[in-house]
Amino acid sequence: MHEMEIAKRAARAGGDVARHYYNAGVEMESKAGEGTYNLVSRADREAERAIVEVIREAFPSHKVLGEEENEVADLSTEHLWIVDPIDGTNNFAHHMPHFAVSIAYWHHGRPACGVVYNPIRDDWFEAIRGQGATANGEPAHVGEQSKLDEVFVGLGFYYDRGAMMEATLDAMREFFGAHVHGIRRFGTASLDLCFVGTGAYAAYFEYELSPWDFAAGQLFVEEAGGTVTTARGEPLPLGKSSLLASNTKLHDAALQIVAKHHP
Ligand code: LIP
Repeated sequence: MHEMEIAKRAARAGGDVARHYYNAGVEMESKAGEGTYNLVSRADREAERAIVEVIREAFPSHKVLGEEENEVADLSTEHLWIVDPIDGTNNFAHHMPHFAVSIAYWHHGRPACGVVYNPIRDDWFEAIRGQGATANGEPAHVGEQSKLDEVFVGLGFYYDRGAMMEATLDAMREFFGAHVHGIRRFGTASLDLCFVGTGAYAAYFEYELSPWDFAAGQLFVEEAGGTVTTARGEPLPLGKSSLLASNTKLHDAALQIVAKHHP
């Protein structure tokens, strides 16, 4: 699939920029209006420009929705690329090698292919609708566990430090009450979704994510045999949303907890 090849070429171009600034260091700024926790830097902007340049050279007429330059209005347009140049920006800012370039190509509002690439670990997570998912070239499948006391659950906190944070903590407490093996919060939604697809997690949730956080990871989970809905169990909308991803077998059990505490 040509779009997949372009997605990987663009991911590598963006990853090269992100890796350069990760190694060289870069001054971080706080994004306007989101407190002091939502960071951004020239690395994000330059990585996104490198990605968009590859996409535009191959598909000049396609629309691009990027985290740093998101001017696209109609997310159901025929050809849409959804880009997060550095997902896990705070990890990047604190020199933690756990962040990713996330690029998805959507056709008429449906994910068609996607790639999540950690440029420090050189980890590649790829999915094409109807053709499965791969992790570093190997087929990826969700785990088979059917009980919460057999699994890890991943989660994330939005930049809010109020009701949404409290709701996430309440849900986390209830998962511990269900005797999960552990809770994991690694700070990069796209990689968290890939961990569901590879079976490391049985479920992962957040109460607010942007399309660029989940556009590629959602397809990876679904092509690996998993299920992705909002944290209320509805189909994901084409915009900001809560999210629950799972190995399918545990979706209802996880949904009971995350829906109950949904802010
Ligand atoms: C981040 C997500 C993470 C979430 C953070 C933030 P960013 O995306 O990957 O899962 O918990 O609040 O949304 O801002 O680093 O691209």
